[in-house]
Amino acid sequence: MRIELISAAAEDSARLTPLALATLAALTSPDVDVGFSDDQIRPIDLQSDFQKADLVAISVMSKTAYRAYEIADACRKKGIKVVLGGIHPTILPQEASAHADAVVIGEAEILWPRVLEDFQANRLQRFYRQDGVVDMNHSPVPQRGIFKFHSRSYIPLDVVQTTRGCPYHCDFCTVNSVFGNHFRMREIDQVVAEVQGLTRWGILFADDNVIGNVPYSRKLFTALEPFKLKWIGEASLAGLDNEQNLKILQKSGCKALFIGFESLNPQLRSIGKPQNNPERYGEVIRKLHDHGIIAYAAFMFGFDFDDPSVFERTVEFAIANKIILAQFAMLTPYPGTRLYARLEAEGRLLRDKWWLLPNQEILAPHFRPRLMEPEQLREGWKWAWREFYSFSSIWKRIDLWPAIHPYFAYLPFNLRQRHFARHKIYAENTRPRSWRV
Ligand code: B12
Repeated sequence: MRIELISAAAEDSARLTPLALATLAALTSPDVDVGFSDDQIRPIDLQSDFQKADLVAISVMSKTAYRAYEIADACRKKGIKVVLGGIHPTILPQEASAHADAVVIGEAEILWPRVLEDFQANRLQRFYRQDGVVDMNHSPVPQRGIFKFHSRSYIPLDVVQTTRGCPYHCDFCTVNSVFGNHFRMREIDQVVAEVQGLTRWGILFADDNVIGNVPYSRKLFTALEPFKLKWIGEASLAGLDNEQNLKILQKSGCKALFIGFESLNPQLRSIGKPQNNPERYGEVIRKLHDHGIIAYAAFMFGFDFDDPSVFERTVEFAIANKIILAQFAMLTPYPGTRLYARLEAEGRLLRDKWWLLPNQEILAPHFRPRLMEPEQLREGWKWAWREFYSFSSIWKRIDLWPAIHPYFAYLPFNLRQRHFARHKIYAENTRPRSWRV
């Protein structure tokens, strides 16, 4: 039996190995022939690929739903059975079911072995739904061998997950409705054992918040210290405004953290993110840099309290605080979020299923902001990228941080982001080269 594991691509994005599929591979019995395709690395040919597969399994996020359904439909036309799973089918199983023979609602650890068993016995069900949540200690070590043929095409980071779930209730985020509202942690010994087997330059921790459960994080990163790792991850500001936490992260090899600053507006409570205190942003950024950790700051535009002055204020702040890297996003109503439900109830969605469109990036924003026109939001968002990665801003943000050699980290990353902004954002080349529409 041959199974093809597929990661669908929506747009050119960071080339990171998809951990979900390595997890599926690890959950598959060794006598099954497992193939792997990443649409972003080698775009899938809808006509000729997967002729030999008996079953294809596709991992779907909302952004990749359109493409995933296109791949699924093409496979089914050829008589290949299709299973869809991941965050998007978990939220919208009925929608996914129109393109699949089976839909997995939830985490693979319990459900994937059942799907395989049923497929082999020729009794595949339409839906597989998990009761409760997976104990993270029952998640196998991902089988990263599936990435070996593409290994040079990926960013040289091994992706590792230590926790799932999140106790915060940010309006726009999918995580706690899908993975639960408390942290589920893996045993530290398990993480240590997994990390010891890794071979790439560094690690990306695919946790929503590497310092979310402070006692756990302190123990984990202290245990990882002897391995002299280099790693990056995501963190919430709540755990970073603390000198001791920063010391532990630094000593364990943390090089950069992607942080949801979201907004400079003090009304963050109204979007469910009271843990952010804009008055402390500057101080936290400085402390991170003092510990040799790059603050990769993520801002969002389009909240109900954002008027057209938000773009300039945010970029001015980012430059004045010498933020090393920043990402700007238009607020996006993801299905299953409170944001989506509210905008729908208020009649403010411009298109209710934007993820079913091939050109969703170009059409964004997908809702009517309260204090500006949709077009102003789009133009302001583009302006922020242009301004923040202009040569003059790059120059103004250069700083001789005590702990980071400025030229190693700063210039290459900023030039790379500038290139990305010019091609993807101003020139609107959002589709992967091969299947641009
Ligand atoms: C790491 C990460 C990334 C990385 C790497 C993605 C990659 N290549 O894997 C990068 C930085 C590239 C990224 C980019 C983006 N991301 Co992201 N990302 C994450 C993060 C933090 C972890 C994902 C992960 O690796 N989890 C570990 C694996 C093991 O879990 P998993 O993928 O969920 O898989 C499990 C189950 O879902 C299921 N499963 C998954 N697939 C399948 C398939 C089958 C067949 C089966 C049976 C089961 C199954 O089983 C797995 C094991 O239990 C999540 C947050 C989260 N907690 O999920 C956000 C998240 C997935 N990202 C999100 C978003 C919005 C984005 C971006 C759009 C952001 C942006 N504006 O650019 C881009 C889009 C990228 C693209 N493809 O076009 C949203 C998605 C929301 C949604 N409804 O789709 C999330 C949930 C964050 C959030 N706060 O809401 N992301």
